[in-house]
Amino acid sequence: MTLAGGVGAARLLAGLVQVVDPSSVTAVVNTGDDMVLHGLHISPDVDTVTYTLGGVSNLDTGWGVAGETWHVMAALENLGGEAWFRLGDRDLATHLYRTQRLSQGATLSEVTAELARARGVGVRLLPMSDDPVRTRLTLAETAGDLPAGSDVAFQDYFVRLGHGVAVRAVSFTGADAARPAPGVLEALAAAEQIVICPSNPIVSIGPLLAIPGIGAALAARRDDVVAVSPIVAGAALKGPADRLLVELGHEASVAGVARCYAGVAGTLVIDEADAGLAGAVEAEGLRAIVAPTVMSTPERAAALGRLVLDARR
Ligand code: FO1
Repeated sequence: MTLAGGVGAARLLAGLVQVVDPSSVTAVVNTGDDMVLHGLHISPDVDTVTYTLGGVSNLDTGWGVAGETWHVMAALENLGGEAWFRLGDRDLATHLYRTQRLSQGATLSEVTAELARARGVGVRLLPMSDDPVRTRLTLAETAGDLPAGSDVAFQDYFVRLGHGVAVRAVSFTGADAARPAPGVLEALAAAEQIVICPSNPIVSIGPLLAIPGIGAALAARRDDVVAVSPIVAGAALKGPADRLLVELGHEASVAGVARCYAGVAGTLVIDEADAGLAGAVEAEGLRAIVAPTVMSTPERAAALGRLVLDARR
C-alpha cells in the first residue's frame, strides 16, 4: 500500500515492484494537479506513475511518454493555440481516452484502472478521489501580470510560471467535499504496511491528507506508516518542495518533513547525508531510519523498496 505523488513516488514504486509482487501493491495517487485543458482531462501524477510502472516514461522530460513526438503541439502553436503545457502526440492518446471515457460516465477510478491495464501495470492504481480536487496556490509576489495575492491553479504555478514564484498559501479546492475513491479506505485499513512515497509533502501528499477520511485512516495506523523524505540535505531532488516548505513556514529539512508527517507516520526514512539530523526527526516523535534514499538507479530503488517494507515498527 503506498501513498504516491509524482516522480519520486513513481521511482519508489518501480523499486517496490522489483521486490514484491506488483499485484500486492496498491498506490493511491494525487489528483490535485489534474486539469482540463483543450477540453481534455489531464491527470499528471496518475500518468507519471502509470507510464513509469508501464516502462514507457519519458526520462528526458520527466513526464509523458518515451520516444515522444510533438506534431500536434507544433500545429497547435501555428494556429495560435495554447501550447505552454507540452502534450506529446502519444501522451495525448491518454487524455483523449480518459476524456472520452469520463464523458461516457466512467469514474476516474475506472478509467485509471483501464489505462493501467492497457499499459501492463500490475500495481493497483487508485486516484485519491473520483471527485474533483484542485491544488491552488496564492502568490506571495507579482509574477508577470499577476499581482501578489493572485490565486493560480497548480499547473499555472508549476509549468506556466515555472514554479519560480514565491507562494504564501496552498489550498485544495473541493477536498472538503471529496470522498476517498472506492477501495482507498479499505486498502489503508487492510494494508500490512503503508508507505508515504518521497513526494512533495505540501502539494503531492498534502491533497491526499486533505480528503476527509484519508488523514484519519493513516493516523489510526501511524505505527505502520513509513514515510520517505523527499528532502535530502535541505534540498528537493526535483521540483519546488524545499522552497514551498520554507515559503509556507516549514523547514526545508528532514526535521521539517517530520513535522509535516508527525500525525500520520511513525517512521521517516532519511538519507545518509542527513544522518546528523536523525535526533531532530526522533524529537518530532518519529523513528528515523538512515539509508541511501537517492534512487539514481533501479537497483537503489529496489534496495529502498526492500528497506521500507522491512521498516515496520
Ligand atoms: N511539466 C513541465 O514542466 N512542463 C510541461 O510542459 C509539462 C507538460 C505535462 C504534460 C502532461 C503531464 O502529465 C505532465 C506534464 N508536466 C509538465 C509535468 C507536470 O506539471 C508535473 O508532472 C506534475 O503535475 C507535478 O508533479
